[in-house]
Amino acid sequence: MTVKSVPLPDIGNFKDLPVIEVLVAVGDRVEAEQSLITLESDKATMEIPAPFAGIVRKVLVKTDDKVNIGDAIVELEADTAATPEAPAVTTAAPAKSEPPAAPTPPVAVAVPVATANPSPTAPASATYPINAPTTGAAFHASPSVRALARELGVDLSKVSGSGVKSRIQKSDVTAFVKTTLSQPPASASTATGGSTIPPLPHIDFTQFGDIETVPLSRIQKRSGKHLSTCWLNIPHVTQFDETDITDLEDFRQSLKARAEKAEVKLTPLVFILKAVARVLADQPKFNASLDASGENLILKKYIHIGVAIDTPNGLVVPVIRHVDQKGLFELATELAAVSARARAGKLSPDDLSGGCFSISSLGGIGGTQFTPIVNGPEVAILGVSRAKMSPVWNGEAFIPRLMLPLALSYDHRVIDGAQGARFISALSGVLSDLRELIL
Ligand code: CAO
Repeated sequence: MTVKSVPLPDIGNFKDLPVIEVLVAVGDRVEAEQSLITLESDKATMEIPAPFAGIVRKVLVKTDDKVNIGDAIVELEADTAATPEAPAVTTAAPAKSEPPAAPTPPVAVAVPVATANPSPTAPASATYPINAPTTGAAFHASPSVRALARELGVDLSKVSGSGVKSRIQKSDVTAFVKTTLSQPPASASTATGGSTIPPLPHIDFTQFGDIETVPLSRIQKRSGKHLSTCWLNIPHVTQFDETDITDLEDFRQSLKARAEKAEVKLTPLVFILKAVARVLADQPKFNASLDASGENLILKKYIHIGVAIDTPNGLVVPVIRHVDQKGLFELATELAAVSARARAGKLSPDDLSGGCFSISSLGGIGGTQFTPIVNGPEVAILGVSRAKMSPVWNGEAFIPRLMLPLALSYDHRVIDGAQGARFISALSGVLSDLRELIL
């Protein structure tokens, strides 16, 4: 049997990540890909999987240890039945004489967007459970606490954590259950205070016919919580426009052969990314976030744009960095790579953080318009629908032009209606005449 030391694989640009849970003990038999430990960054909980099946011979970390890439986590005696490539050595070799096991990418619990910003306007008392500061992607709880919460039907976004960095402990969950049970029914508080968001009614749908209950994916649960937080905290306005991309489309078609040669797919979204970066540079209020007090605007001097990607497990918004500094082919390559990683469930926490503005494009699918939800703490998001050939009046006649529907949702606390209209008009101007990009 071969004993191999399992190092922490490359999980992105992180240092001293705390171990929040050790999921195995000496003597445990683990399967390949079974989680060994759980780490937690500001943005995500990551379970580090076993690179191969085997028996745990040593556990080299404990809860609250800080680990870095390459640190040995456990020593595993390879299960030769499950890992035929493992050498058939019968005696356990000292771990240090063995080469480290090949790192397996971590299972990052994808956080679709940057950490939710506590609402500066939320009331001090936690009467709006969804607005409480521990909501969204931000609450910290280990998988065992999450499992307990699931078992008891507790929504962890409503539980205050008493652990380090407000981490939710098992005792917090049980205390929450006790407190909830000792309170009068929700209907009484809504009747008197009126400040709690009324829950949707519970309906037994079986009374109407057959049903099937399908659990939401982890990503759906996380993004759902974040979207609710944004929806409830941000006063949204959506500004619509239609822009003439006939010339852009001609240009795009003219680049097709070059794009194919370079093995990139030059979709309209790539041009939109570039045009948005240009307008963000000119209108920095859109490349900003409110600070936690809600009294200051943080203007970002970099242009990182999130792109909503539809994956089998739900919506994720990885970020493309320094869009203003990249060419069309480079952006197309990056968009394709990040989409592939997203759909394979292989995004790293780095991929999912640092966005300044988001784009949600449904143009490849269809629809005439939609109203995207601002990806807080960003202050605006662009929705793109399908371009369609339309008759446009040129002063003398209707001429066929390819028109692209755009929808800009923005945080009205930060952006006035006139600024919203200016942004979308400027964007429209760049997309209808790409020469604007070089001015
Ligand atoms: N109008 C007309 N055609 C369009 C278009 C538009 N606005 N946008 C894309 N297309 C075309 C593309 O050119 C491509 O056509 P060809 O295959 O003939 O070249 C086709 O539609 C498919 O494009 P795509 O979707 O593969 O590529 P993309 O660059 O436009 O988008 C991505 C990439 C990852 C954003 C997209 O695949 C995706 O996941 N979209 C869904 C995002 C989403 O779910 N948003 C909702 C979030 S809730 O707010």
